[in-house]
Amino acid sequence: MSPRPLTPATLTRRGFLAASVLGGAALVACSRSTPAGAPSSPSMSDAITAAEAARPHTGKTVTARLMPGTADIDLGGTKARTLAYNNQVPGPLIRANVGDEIAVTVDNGLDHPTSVHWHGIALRNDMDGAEPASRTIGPGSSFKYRFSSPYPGTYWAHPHAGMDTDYGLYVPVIIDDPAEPGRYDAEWIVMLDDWTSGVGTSPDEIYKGLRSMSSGGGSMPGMPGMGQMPATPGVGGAGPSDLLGGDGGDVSYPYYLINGRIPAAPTTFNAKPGQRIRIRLINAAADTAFRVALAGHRMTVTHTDGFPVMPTDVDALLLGMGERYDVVVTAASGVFPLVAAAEGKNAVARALLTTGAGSTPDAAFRPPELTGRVGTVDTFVATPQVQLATSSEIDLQARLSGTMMQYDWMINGRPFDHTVPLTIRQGQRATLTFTNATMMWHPMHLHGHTFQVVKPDGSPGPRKDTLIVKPMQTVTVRLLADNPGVWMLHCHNGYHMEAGMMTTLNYTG
Ligand SMILES: [Cu+2]
Repeated sequence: MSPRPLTPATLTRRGFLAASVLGGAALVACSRSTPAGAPSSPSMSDAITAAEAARPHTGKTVTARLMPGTADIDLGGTKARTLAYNNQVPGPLIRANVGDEIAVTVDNGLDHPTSVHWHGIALRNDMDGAEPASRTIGPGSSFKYRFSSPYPGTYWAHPHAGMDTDYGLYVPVIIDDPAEPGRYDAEWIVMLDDWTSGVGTSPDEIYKGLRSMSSGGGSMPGMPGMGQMPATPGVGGAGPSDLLGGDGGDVSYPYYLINGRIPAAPTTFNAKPGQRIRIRLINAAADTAFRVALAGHRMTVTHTDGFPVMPTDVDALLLGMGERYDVVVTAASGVFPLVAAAEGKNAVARALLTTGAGSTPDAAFRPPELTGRVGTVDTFVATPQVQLATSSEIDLQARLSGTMMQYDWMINGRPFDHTVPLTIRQGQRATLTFTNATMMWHPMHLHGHTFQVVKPDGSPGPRKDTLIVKPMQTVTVRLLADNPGVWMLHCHNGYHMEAGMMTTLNYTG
């Protein structure tokens, strides 16, 4: 191990890992056993190579370098020692065209293994940045990810190891289609986050607190937040959300950020009145769904998780962790807060759109649009060009279980270290049904594919790779098995995932 100076975050993490070994807690460790059908076989490797050859290629290469490490970040007058890419939160934008080779060198300056997962991109499986398909990068080591994206869209990247994303390791990734006409004049990339690292209880300590709630500490059986006095600050304390059908989350955070800034010191996006602005919203939080609205404006939603939908006007939008929405607004004249209300948590993140003179409302201001027409997954329909066939050859099931008290989140009755993978064959059309048997909502994310949501009446919904599944809700999605490999299927609540709410979808030939 290098003599790198220890930070509070790394100390905490080390202490936590050591304590968990001593305590024998059933954690999802970094070195995971390889589920059956991992892409170690020559035939799987050939299939991955063939799938890459079939993707569009421009012959151009876009290079970037990501340096995850300890960083002192200014959140807007509040400083946080945390983990970040290239000393900034969010990390630097990575942007390429469809078919470009994207070559990203990652120099791991952390004191533990890391990876970079390219969330939402239908890339080659061995570059996905998640075990077991692609190995983690050891401390002090480098790795170059090389891949291309067959589809344009708004994506992002983050580690697929431990709680690192919650420490501030995330970057936006935009894939452009040169053939797409730019029906907008300006573009604003907006990354939402819940923040505690360096200013409150560390993510690893919060996770430890959540896991230990079941083992005493004066807590009692019942609903989270009711009659429970968790010892760890930040754990519990989230109230109900109508949109989410239950508690908003498991954790109350000291701050909620837009593009790395607290509400009292927001970033400002400057534009001209009348300009059409494409806003790319990305929820990088660990445990927070946001309801987003731009004061004084309606938003026309154009894309869900990178894929086009029939343009639909809303006043506000709900984004779970890992979800992205693209909207277009026509800028009015003045100063307008873009507000992301943390569902069930009585707090906001915000940024400002400035197109002219005007006063800035105070940091807690909630625009009336937040309680207007709120777009959710049920509101949108994919454009005909990107709809998937309605026929199906195989039905896959993902039953979500677990309780807040036990903090034992699972898929199909098993935590990840005992999971039985779902299996599919190359070329198959499938349905995947999520059955949520818990009292919490879960943003379910599938790697390497963008499925199509089936609405309750059977009609087509939007294309998505991350889907909010509400308490006791059943939702079916369709997918086409066109990207061979071993793909993670998991809850994008960072704490639920760490507790084991993850399985894999394995191609078997
Ligand atoms: Cu979950």
